[in-house]
Amino acid sequence: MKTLFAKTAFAALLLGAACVAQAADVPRTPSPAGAEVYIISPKDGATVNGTFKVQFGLKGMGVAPAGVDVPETGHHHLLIDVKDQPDMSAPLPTTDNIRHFGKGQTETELNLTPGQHTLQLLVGDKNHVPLNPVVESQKITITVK
Ligand SMILES: [Cu+2]
Repeated sequence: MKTLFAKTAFAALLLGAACVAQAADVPRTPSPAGAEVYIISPKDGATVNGTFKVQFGLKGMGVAPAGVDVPETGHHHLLIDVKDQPDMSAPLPTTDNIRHFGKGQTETELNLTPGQHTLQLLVGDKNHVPLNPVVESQKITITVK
């Protein structure tokens, strides 16, 4: 009985280690040469109403929903007021500040508090992992009325 317990515990330990290794080794999708993401609107420095539309632009690659394996595609992530870059070697978390557009959307409507905010787009692959090299837009600053 004691031996069985020890074996089970050992197996559980191995399984745990395997999961950790997998999380750290998510393969990154190479980005197509010349791929570029940018915010069509609003423009950098713009003043907008509390509710406003953000339009996403992408050149040199296509948009596909998350989970769909099509070469040279990805989906948009909008980083709102994100100061430190997220971990680029892991799936992006979903938070109020990191929004996923996993259905392949190319625009969204935001509602932000009055004041200054930053917006940045970051393309992720089918597993929400940023491409390599990273395809991200310029970070723009806007003022909400
Ligand atoms: Cu995503």
